[in-house]
Amino acid sequence: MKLKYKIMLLSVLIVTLAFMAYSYSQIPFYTQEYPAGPSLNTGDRLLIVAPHPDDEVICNGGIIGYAVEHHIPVKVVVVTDGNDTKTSPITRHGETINGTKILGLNEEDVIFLGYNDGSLRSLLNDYWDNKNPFTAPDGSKQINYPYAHEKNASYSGSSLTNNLKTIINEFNPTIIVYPGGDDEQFDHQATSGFIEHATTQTGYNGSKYTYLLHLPPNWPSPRSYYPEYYLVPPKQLVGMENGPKWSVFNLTTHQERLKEESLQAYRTQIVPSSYLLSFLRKNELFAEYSTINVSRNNANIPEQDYARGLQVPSILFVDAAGDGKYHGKEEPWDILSAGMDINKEKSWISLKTAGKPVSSAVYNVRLNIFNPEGTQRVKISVDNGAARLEREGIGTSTSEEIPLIIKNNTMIMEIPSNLFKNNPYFILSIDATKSGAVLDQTPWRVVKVQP
Ligand SMILES: [Ca+2]
Repeated sequence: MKLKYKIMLLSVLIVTLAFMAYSYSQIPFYTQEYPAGPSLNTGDRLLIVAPHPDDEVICNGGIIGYAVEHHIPVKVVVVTDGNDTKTSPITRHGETINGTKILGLNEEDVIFLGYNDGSLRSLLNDYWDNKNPFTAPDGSKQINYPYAHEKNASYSGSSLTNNLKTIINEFNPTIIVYPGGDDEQFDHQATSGFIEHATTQTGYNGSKYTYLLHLPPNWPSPRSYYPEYYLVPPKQLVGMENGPKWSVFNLTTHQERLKEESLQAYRTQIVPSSYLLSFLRKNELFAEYSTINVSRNNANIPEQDYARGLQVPSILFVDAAGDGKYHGKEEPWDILSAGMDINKEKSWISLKTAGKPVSSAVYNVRLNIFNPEGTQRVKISVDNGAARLEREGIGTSTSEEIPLIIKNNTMIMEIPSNLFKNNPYFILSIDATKSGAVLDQTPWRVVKVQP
């Protein structure tokens, strides 16, 4: 061989090797950075909660397959009818039955609640009361889905919560897997809130793991079919104060294959270019959001220090920066953290945003407080420089103006401490809206007031 050819061959070899090394370095390998979980053992009972008919397989097909293989009882709850105007709920029901059958489930293992697709955030925040139900685009105010768990249930937050509580009570799961509150799809974020509500209200003491599906534009990376890759957590949701704790559920080749076959049964949803194929990876990804404790140990801070803006409440949890509707861009209304201090008579709840409060935006702090006498739903709103506290009861509600202190980018609202008498658990979420559209929102978090 002539020297010229030898050099050419060597060059080709070097370029090829360099390319292979580069490609290899780009593959998101599982680096054992995250623990394995959830662990499923004999005696466990797994409840999977899916907002739409396909979420059960996209994010959980592997763990369902594992549970079936190991004779661990599984139930799937599908919350909405999947009526996305393109596909009929009947078709989507059939896809879920066929898809979960491939994973080894029987028809009776899948429970359909039949709420209106796209309505769950409204049910959770605005249509809680059975007597004031949500009106679906077709004019109906109650479930008319033929496969519904509770036929004719009203389109209300309390109906949905009661359905979940009944199912949890009857099936008695040891592990509930449900959408993470950081998911940017509204039905997913609301389903997360409903599960936090139902499990906190009933004192459920099993484990809870969440899954993430919608976090555009850069996650999952890459957003396409790469079954030889691992699914890794989004960078912006790693290492946050009181943030999600990630775990990795590795799949066997058999479980990977079964999940892919099952996903193909959702013919109306899984088109060849779909980013949903990004979830066919070597693992599934789950996160736990721990209960946040708030102590009353700030009683020695003078109350006027808050009123004068000298004292800012301690951080409850941090929200991702650059998330929400205009993902990736820096926006003043981007919620960065929530804070709270409980004093003897007065308490303070705070909300830190990326910029100064925007007068065209409305900021809402929503609290569902679980007292021994019942559940108190509270909304604190900041609108155009004024704060109001609304308490919602069945058929009644009260509204009063409350003190608002603005210190740099933090809004501090003064609320009465008697909301937290008897040291209750409560769930809390904060959102920023503009003309009714959600700009950013935090997950629903579970908080326990310590004595
Ligand atoms: Ca945010």
